[in-house]
Amino acid sequence: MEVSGIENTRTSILLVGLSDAGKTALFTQLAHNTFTETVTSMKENEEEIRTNGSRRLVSLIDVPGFERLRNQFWEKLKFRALGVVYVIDSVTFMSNLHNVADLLYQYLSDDFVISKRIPFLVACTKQDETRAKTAKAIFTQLEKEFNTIRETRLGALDTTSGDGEVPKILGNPNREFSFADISNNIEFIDCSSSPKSSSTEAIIKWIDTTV
Ligand SMILES: Nc1nc2c(ncn2[C@@H]2O[C@H](COP(=O)(O)OP(=O)(O)OP(=O)(O)O)[C@@H](O)[C@H]2O)c(=O)[nH]1
Ligand SMILES: [Mg+2]
Repeated sequence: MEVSGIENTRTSILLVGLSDAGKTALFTQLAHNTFTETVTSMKENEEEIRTNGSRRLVSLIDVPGFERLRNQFWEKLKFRALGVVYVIDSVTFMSNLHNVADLLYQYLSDDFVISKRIPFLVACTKQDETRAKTAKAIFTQLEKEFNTIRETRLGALDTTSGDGEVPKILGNPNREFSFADISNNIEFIDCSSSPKSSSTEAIIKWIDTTV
């Protein structure tokens, strides 16, 4: 059942992702135009921003990625999301592939995310580093990994006794997983918060089209 007035409270853009992904660095770039050395976030950061084209203020919320805090913050803050920026460390991406994919899969199969068709931006950050994988490569790898996650879940469905939660299957189960087959709009972009070569324009542009 819809919580009354919930639409009035959906005025935020959430920055989410694994710990160390680069969320707080992006947050400080977007909110304050600066780069500061960060430590693992233990609570959320929030700031109102007005992007280039948008006529209204939007609050940007940096959600802690620390494993033991992540879910409780997500459950509390997701109801405020107009859009979600899923931040990925493009340098360590391949070695973290399973965890990166698993968390994104969890968010995209969240009932609230699905029911509100909350748009996602996958921000592949740290592109200033030469070892960074591009957003294009990350997109391809994630589609493959989502296939594997789905197969595991479909396998679990076959053996399930009928009680317990039914695992969510994203996309069209009759063909290879494709981000084009999910009902939420999802885009992938390259970005960086590095003071030498910060590039956050694509995020601003996306926020403009989302709010
Ligand atoms: N080279 C480079 N380093 C970055 C960039 N963004 C973040 N970092 C570094 O990556 C590390 C983690 O960044 P944070 O922004 O604190 O990560 P986080 O996602 O907020 O992590 P949690 O708060 O634990 O969830 C820090 O040492 C940053 O300096 C970037 O664009 N380029
Ligand atoms: Mg942080």
